[in-house]
Amino acid sequence: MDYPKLPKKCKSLLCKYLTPKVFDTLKNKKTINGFTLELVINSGVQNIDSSIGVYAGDEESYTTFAALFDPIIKEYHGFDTQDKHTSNLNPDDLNTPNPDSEGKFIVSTRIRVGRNIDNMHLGAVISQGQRDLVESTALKALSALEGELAGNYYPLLGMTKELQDDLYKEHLLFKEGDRFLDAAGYNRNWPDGRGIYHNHDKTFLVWINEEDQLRIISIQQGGDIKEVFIRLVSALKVIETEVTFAYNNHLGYITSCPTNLGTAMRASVHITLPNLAKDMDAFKAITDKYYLQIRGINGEHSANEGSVYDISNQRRLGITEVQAVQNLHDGVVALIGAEKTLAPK
Ligand code: ADP
Ligand code: DAR
Repeated sequence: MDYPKLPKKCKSLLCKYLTPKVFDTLKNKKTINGFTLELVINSGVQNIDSSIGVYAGDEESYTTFAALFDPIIKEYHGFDTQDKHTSNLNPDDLNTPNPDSEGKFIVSTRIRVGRNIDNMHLGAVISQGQRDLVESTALKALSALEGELAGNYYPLLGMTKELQDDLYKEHLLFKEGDRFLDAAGYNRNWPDGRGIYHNHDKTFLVWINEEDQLRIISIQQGGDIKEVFIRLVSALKVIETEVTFAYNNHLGYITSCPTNLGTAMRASVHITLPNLAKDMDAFKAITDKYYLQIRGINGEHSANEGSVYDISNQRRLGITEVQAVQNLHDGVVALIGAEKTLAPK
């Protein structure tokens, strides 16, 4: 493998940290599952507009290719090689009264976590048979869900385009893997082994074999962040008695992309901020202060629609789930306060 051609305009963390020295250190390494440096970096080499540009193929990737992953993890999460990750999923530790009880700003709230089955290849190199095993293992675990969480599974294989489009428009279903995931091998054998489980109210969802093997999601209209968190935690308690997920005390929950390590949690609101939208410097000053990320409302890499934004926690590793959700809540309180101040008198 030769050192990749990375144009000067490339701003990804891959381009920043894959120095010729790091390349020479890693170029002949392989994980026990045969995952190579070439596979780690292919997405970022093919897509020079990547923000990160790397994916892991298994848990061991994070140690085998540490010379590249560690500086990326340090820059994205502020998390060092000797740091330990801790988890806290106790809703009693949240102080998150609904920041928008009158329903004027927050359209909806969603909290998701990524999970991958222990000792199973990640999506970049998983075989079709392993992907089918992930699907059947996940479905067995989900069959233990009762009450509000009980629901049905809808495999993508055989799903009508109409149902797919409807679920996607409702912000419930993932789109086919984007070009970043495609270049990392995530779209192989599409749509085999992929699908969505949802409860009858469509407030609890599980995506199977998207970017991570499971994306476990609680979602509802409005801003009752705590209620969304409680539903997610209740589901995790059941699911995690049925299946063991990849986790270690340094990196927390193991995920395909290093940005999702640790809690693997993204807690988000879709929120209408027409006045702040006119003052993006003020907007970003608040989101920066609370370590929040601004996205469009139709998924990652999408644009915002009008003045509705997807606001979520940026950091996922080195903070607990409670801290990530508290960050979101406190940041949303500040955003709503600023929005009210900027509103015409
Ligand atoms: P993730 O990695 O969390 O899945 P994406 O930005 O790709 O992030 O979002 C996935 C889907 O979830 C998209 O359809 C998006 O519209 C939807 N979504 C994310 N946050 C919310 C929210 N707070 N309310 C409603 N839908 C949401
Ligand atoms: N394509 C990757 C996305 C990085 C973070 N988002 C994830 N993992 N969905 C990039 O480098 O832009």
